[in-house]
Amino acid sequence: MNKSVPLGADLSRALFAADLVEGLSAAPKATPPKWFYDAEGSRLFGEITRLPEYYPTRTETALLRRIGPEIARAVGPDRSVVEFGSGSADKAALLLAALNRPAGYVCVEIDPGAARATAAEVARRFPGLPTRGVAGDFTNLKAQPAAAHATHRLGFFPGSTIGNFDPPEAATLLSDMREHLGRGAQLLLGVDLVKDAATLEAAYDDAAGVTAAFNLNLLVRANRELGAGFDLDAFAHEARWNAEASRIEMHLRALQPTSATIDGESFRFAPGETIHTESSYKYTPEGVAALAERGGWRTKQLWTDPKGWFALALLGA
Ligand code: AVJ
Repeated sequence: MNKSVPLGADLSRALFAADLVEGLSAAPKATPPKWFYDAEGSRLFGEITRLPEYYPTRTETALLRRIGPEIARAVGPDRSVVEFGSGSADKAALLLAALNRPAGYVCVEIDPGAARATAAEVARRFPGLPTRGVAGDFTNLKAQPAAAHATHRLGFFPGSTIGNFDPPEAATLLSDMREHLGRGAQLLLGVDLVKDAATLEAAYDDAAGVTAAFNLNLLVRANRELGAGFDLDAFAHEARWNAEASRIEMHLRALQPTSATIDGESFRFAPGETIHTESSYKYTPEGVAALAERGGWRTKQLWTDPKGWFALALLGA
């Protein structure tokens, strides 16, 4: 059993255009990171997760593998898993394999191809498990149908995707997830932790240039889907650690005066000006618990890897 619910292509294009127009009209210019993930962006992100410098994926995966039995014990049997923003099926498969009699699997993912592929891959690895891929925006859960009647769901929000949101938005998102998941829900949340600046910056500015390509792909996509006319040679990838805000920032820096046009609106870039394309907030374990509490959750357990680089937190009511 494996169904997918598509988000209309026209609707998606219009939302992309509107977000870029809004973001490029602001000062400083900033665009939402969710638009990185077209098919090519998802592919590049997959490549990022295998880079030597990008520690989060392998650290979280190893942690999940190690604490699987503890998670299963804390979570209980017969839980239906709802994953938010699944890039690949690997972590879901580890979680589902650890759980006691998992009842089902749903992923909510903005890239329709990835939603379909992840649900199909999970269905293949767990024959008989009801699975569903929903092509949708998990930052707009009120527009998503809540799966009928199921209770005691386990939300799964790995990868430190929560780090893409400013802390007040992150708290709201966690609270929306709590509502979406319903009565008796729990949430397994993966969060990247604060560490030395050199390690953090290398993870977002790898030697092979994959993260640079990922960042620039936003402009490639805008050119293809919106005819924006960005000069790709006029922008350079940049990643910096903002210690005060506890976040890695990715920017696209204009190297020369340049312009682009979206839906008839023209945007000028002065030399040196940047588009802030992503924030990736890093937390302390105490910060994770405080964030969870602002989202209306209680931290039942929090695990980290031996180096203290990444945390998985099990949240409950
Ligand atoms: C998928 C949002 C967790 O912030 O580390 C990777 C995205 N950006 N390299 C992250 C990303 C640049 C990633 N998240």
